[in-house]
Amino acid sequence: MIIFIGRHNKTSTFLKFCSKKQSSDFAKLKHLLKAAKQVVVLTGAGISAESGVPTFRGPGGLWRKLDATLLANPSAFREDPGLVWEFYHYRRELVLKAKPNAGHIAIASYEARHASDKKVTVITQNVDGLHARAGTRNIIELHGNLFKTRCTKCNEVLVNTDSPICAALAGTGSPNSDKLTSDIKEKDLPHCKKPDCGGLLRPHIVWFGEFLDPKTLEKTDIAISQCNVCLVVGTSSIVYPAAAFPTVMSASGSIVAEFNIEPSPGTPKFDFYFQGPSATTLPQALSD
Ligand code: BJW
Ligand code: ZN
Repeated sequence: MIIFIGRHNKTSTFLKFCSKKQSSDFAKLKHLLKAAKQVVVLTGAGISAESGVPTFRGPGGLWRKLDATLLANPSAFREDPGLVWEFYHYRRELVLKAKPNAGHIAIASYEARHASDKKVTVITQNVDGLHARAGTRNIIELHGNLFKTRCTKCNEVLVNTDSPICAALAGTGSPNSDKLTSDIKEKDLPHCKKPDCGGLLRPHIVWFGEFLDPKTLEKTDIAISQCNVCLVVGTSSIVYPAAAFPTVMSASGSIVAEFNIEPSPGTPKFDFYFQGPSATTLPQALSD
């Protein structure tokens, strides 16, 4: 059975298949994508796994036996900024060597091919910048970016791709070391270059317990409220607020399709589930 659901305005109606049964049928998803005017792709660490970037909660997710919650938080930075910078230095260097994979490229190519008939918005939890390097233009980075710094004193945000970001971090950050404190002195870490400031720089990343940028959330709200079809790719859907987005979209009538190697907490509710590595399944879903 087919029903019509009105979204945004009376002229932009959208087809939704009424059946609640979950599907893994690429042809059926392609059919729905064809009619969609607004497509959201919500991505997590899994999309970059095949680029060699470890996920947070899978193999390789621990850095020196510490999980992200212990390092990606403001009090860890206050206690030992050198250790937190070593963690980020390691990941910056790893990502600088990584390349976007077929999943990132399929999304970028889909956006470019449909520039005249759809708005595609990539909402990513990732901080690796691989969507932009694949050519995606309309990106919302929810949790910041590894290659941006923010001054802890004047709050200035700057792009910084230096490798290493400062001399003291060169050769540090190995994930295999047992050291859980850093020998690097705070004065040797990256500092603001404004003559009247000189504050300690931190990665421009949203850490646990910190609020997401209100402007970023505003753009996200608009994209999710207008979405017809949402692809949820490679996220465990346990970190909020992003974990709630697919449920919000589904409840307001969007088609939601998940791409993951294993089911996530939201999987049973979604319209589609494509099991497998997203570098394989996304090109299948997004080809014409
Ligand atoms: C593949 C694959 C392949 C593998 N192909 N798939 C409401 C309820 C409860 C708690 C909270 C709540 N609201 C806020 C909170 C607190 C907290 C939170 O959510 N905690 C949870 C752990 C419960 N949230 C926050 O603190 C957020 N702030 C906030 O909401 O402020 C207001 C507030 C504060 C406090 C209380 C209440 C309100 C900020 C969250 C910032 C998240 N930051 C991190 C670290 C960034 C640092 C960094 O990168 O260095 O962001 S956490 C980490 O998790 C990172 C990720 O973006 C994020 C999500 O992880 P993701 O992407 O899902 O990765 P994984 O590893 O979990 O999953 C990978 C998936 O890929 C798996 O499913 C695999 O199966 C799959 N996969 N290979 C396809 N080849
Ligand atoms: Zn400053």
